Amino acid sequence: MSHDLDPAALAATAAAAIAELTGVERHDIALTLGSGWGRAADVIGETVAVIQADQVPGFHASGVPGHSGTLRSILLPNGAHALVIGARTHFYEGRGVRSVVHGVRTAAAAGARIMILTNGAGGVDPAFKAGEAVLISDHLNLTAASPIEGANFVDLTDLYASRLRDLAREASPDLQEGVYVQLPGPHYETPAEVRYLRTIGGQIVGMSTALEAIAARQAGMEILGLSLITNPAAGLGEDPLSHDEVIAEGKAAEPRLAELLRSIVARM
Ligand code: 8IG
Repeated sequence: MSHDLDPAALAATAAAAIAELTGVERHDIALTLGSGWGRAADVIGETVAVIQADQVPGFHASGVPGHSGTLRSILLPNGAHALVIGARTHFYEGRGVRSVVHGVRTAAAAGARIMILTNGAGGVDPAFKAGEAVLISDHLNLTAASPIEGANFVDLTDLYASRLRDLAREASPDLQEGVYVQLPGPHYETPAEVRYLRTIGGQIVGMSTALEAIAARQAGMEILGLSLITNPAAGLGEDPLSHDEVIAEGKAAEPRLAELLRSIVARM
């Protein structure tokens, strides 16, 4: 069984399966499209192949409504190949951190040097309104977990590459940026926890991305992180939080986010 392989070997096996199933030997950049970001796959280039995630070793069909469960190979206008990972495994699914970062490691094994991580998230900083895209400048990993195994002391300075953030601001000059907090979930925060997150410097809160960014850095990739604010974090808005609200905000923002990602990727 491929799942008995170590993480690097499993990622290499998955990358070989992707090359075989897509007919694309090497991918140059990879994107994980979270809530609200899925439409980008339709506009950044020409789709060459779509494969079901569960055909690729180590991937699982998505358990979360609003997440696609496919891998897609896209030919960009500049001739580069993009791999869209529509099958994110979240920490709260309980499959372990190896599963959470398998997509990122597979993208690296497939050749990708740039990892674009997107998500839907709550706004902790009241300056960030629902429906806005925010660049991730840095993160607080509050999962109490790491994707790194053994005594590998990986540097996380400039984790969300300033080079790529500059590129993103060229595409969209008024993009704001903020510090992303990853919590384990799947429950949302209490209002007291949101006040705590603000106190320690968090501006955006979600349940993905930080662990993936760490694994991407370990793999030597450059990382760009983008959040769609789908809701004010608990206690900051009028209403209780709901996944339906998240999906609805994501749907409304999709065309705008797709165009944003298209114009960012076109500069890479
Ligand atoms: I979308 O407010 C989305 N994901 N933890 N808190 C956390 N995750 C989220 C939130 C939120 N909104």
